[in-house]
Amino acid sequence: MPTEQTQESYFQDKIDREVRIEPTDWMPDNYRKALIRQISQHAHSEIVGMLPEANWITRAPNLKRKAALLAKVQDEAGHGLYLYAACETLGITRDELYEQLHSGKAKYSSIFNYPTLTWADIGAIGWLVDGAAIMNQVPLCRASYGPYSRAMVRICKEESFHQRQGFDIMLTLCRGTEAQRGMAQDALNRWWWPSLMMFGPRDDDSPHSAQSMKWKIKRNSNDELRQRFVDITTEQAQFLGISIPDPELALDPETGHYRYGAINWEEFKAIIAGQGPCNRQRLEARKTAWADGAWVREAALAHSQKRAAGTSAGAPLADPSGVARSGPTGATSAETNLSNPQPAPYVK
Ligand code: FAQ
Repeated sequence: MPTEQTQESYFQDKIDREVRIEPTDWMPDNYRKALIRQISQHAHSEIVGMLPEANWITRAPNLKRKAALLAKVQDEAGHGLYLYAACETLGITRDELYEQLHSGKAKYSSIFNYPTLTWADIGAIGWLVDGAAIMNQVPLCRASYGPYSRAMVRICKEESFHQRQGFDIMLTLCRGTEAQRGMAQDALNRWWWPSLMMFGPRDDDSPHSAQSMKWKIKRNSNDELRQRFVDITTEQAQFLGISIPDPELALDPETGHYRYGAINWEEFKAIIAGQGPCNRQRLEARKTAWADGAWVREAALAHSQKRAAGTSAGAPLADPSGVARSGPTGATSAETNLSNPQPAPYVK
């Protein structure tokens, strides 16, 4: 019987040789815990991240923008689902994960606690927030845990489209009227510093980085990725013709990197402690969605129990009470019945 120490050194050796760890492989308990923490935080970020943008779907300026925004927000729901599924392979249930989000035990990204005040914010989120997300997530495609790294490959492909749609919105605004350029500049002013905070605390203040890098969950440090983001985004802002709100931002000719000013870490700490402008609103929205979805979970469970009992083969999914029931959108079954030739009434 191998000792715990032998198992650990065999495990680390696999990691060092770039062999992926799979759900049924032996792993140290702390590796499992570190993954549950990071993957669940990531999953929660995706689904909470749907809220600030979904707020603008009904107000998108034209059909093309609306279709792209709808697709983007749906992609984020999908990313949440891949990540929850990857997390469940570590021996935690979906219900437990949601419970941790709803109780405030689990974090989600600081960035989603800021409000989206104008249409330009949708451009800034795609350009900056998805841009930062890609910078952080491309290395995660090589994370040592198989289910996480495979989920990240697909997520990154979709994130690139998100970043481009955001940049395209910014470009349109920057080439538009003075008022539109003003909106783009205002959005950049408000989203720049929070985007830099997305990468997490400075390396010398990041308790998890060293172990996470040894286990190859993380491949790059927080500061390293933040610097790459500043270097790339600064030149994109120059192309757009808008200014990054940092008087200290300057190219260092010796290193070839842009130096940037001090990040307000007090603001970051307050946000992750639940004191940001929208923390309460975001959590309330998730809790309400969970409560409103109870009837769907009950119906799915009842249906699967019926199927398991072998009584439902071919049976229609009818409400046994015969009473039209209101779904989460408030639409009755008559409004959502696909065989009904009448279009559903437009509800604002
Ligand atoms: N917000 O020791 P470290 C997206 C916490 S997805 C809140 O450096 P680590 C897609 C950290 O959890 C965005 N908390 O931690 C999208 C820890 O607290 P704990 C999310 C943060 O794990 C786009 C403590 O601080 N992406 O945007 C943040 O080594 C547009 C100490 O930190 C991911 O989750 C923060 N920004 O490094 C959706 C990527 N930063 O757990 C919609 C995966 C740090 O001890 C629209 N995650 N903390 O209580 C990671 O890469 C890492 O977990 C880091 C943090 C880099 C986020």
